[in-house]
Amino acid sequence: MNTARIEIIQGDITKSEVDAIVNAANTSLLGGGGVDGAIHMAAGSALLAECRTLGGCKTGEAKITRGYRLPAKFVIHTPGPRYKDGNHNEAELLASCYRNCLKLAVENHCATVDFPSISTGVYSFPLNDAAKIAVRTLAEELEHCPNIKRVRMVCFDQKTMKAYETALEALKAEE
Ligand code: AR6
Repeated sequence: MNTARIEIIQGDITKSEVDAIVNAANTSLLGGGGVDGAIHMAAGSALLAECRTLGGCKTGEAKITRGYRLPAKFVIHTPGPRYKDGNHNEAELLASCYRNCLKLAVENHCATVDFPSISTGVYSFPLNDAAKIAVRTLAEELEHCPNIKRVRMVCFDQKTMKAYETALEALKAEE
């Protein structure tokens, strides 16, 4: 477990000056609402053009593109699970999003990575559970990613930030 390189901030991920930002996408990778819409809007139509070449992406997996007009060099697109009742592998699929995004970040020599709160908007994953899964998975994976200097959860609103702060504090208390 390694929580020291995880930070929680409130903000707009389209403004992040980092090596890679993560997009909470859908399996088409062709854009949508929420953070996905904001990222496509800020990056410009060249992002959609590259996404069209990727052939979509399965839930829990991830694909990488350039960042185009964004300050971030890369965008890592991952479709999170749609929350049904908790009995459809939602937790494992969500953890797998965080793991696969970090893996792509490492493969592409990214040292700084910013994540949004995957699946807790349109996809209705219960916020506190999603926050626990996110920070635990990141902390476990960072053990094996010495070249990643910093991972931030960029929370759009106060309630989301509180949930991630609480989850991270609980994890630090375990260490
Ligand atoms: N920066 C950071 N976080 C943001 C931003 C932003 N600019 N905009 C919204 N959020 P959602 P999901 C937060 O719904 O639940 C799309 O249509 C938002 O407040 O964007 O994974 C896709 O195409 C929330 O906390 O993603 C898919 O169809 C978090 O980002 C579907 O929605 C995630 O909310 C994916 O749903």
